[in-house]
Amino acid sequence: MDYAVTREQALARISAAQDLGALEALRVEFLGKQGSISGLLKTLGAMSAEERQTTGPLIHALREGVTEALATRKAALEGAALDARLASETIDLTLPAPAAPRGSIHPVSQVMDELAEIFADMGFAVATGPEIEDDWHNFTALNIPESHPARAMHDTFYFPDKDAEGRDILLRTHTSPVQIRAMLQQGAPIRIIAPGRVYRSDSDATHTPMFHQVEGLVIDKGIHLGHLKWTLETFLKAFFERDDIVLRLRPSYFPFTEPSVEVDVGFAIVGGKRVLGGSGDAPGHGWMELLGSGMVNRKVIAAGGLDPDEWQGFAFGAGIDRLAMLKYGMDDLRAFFDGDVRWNAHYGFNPNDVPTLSGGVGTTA
Ligand code: 2NL
Repeated sequence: MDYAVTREQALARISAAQDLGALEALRVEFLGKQGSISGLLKTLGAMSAEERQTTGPLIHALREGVTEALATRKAALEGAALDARLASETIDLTLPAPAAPRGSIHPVSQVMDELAEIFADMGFAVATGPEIEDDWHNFTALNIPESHPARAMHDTFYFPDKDAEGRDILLRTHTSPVQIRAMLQQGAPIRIIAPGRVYRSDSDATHTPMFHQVEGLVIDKGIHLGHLKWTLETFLKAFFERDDIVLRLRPSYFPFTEPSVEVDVGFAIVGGKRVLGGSGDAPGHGWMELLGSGMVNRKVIAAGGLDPDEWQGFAFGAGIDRLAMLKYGMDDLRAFFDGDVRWNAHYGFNPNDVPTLSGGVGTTA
């Protein structure tokens, strides 16, 4: 038998194998249990010692040559398969990046974030509560009498049913009930702001049936009007980013505060527009009403489960939509809630413009 010829034939077939399956079939044909070369190895046992000495190395060499050729061809086929895959799976990193996500932060959300940031610096937490309230938390606890006009059907949205305690259910008309709940749940001392949606049956050019309000409440020992004035002055200076904001406190009346104080801010007329800052008494200046506030009525402190001889406090309320319009120069309240994407794109804020005291609470739109 001419092992050299057998070897040449085997190597030729191996190098001609076109895929890994064909190569495996050849391995089985030559080296498998029933393979031709395995068969040759078995013949060694029946040979004489001399014959085995000449033939043995030839058969072993044949097996080694075929084994090596199989491995070489296998590596070549696998390399080619990998090259083909890499060629088909390339990513063109020179393509332009996909369009950045569109959308913007609504001015109301932006102002709410600014309020949270400014008041956090003064130690206030943000409190929230249900928009569907009962008339006790919304009116009674706030010393608003049964006969008060705000309770009338034509001013407040009532639900047709009563709750389990027989109370009228309504859409909250201010965020004060959030603060009543805070007093009842966490006790004193308290420093919170309560921003959120409120509802009144009112709709014209300057009123929408849903709008946004922020209220603030401080309850502690020995709180007086001085604390109220300092807090509102510090807030307004930070919010409008002007040191020349001047406040004017006017006596007023709210059932939930006693005494009650209306807060005006001085403005100047610059280029036909009102610009906050400076005394409203100066020539060409005026006063703009911005906040309602006062010392929390003893009856309201008691309704919050606290002893009014031990705890005092101040509270304030302002319209967020109006604060946003004043700061960012919008003149039509109704456009706030139309959902017109052109308005949102124009007046909305970049989501990366997160208000911070260090970076500025009033980055540009
Ligand atoms: C306004 C007036 C105000 C309050 C809200 C308040 C809340 C509690 C107790 C006492 Cl729990 N007062 N809130 C006080 C004074 C005025 O809002 O003009 N809002 C737009």
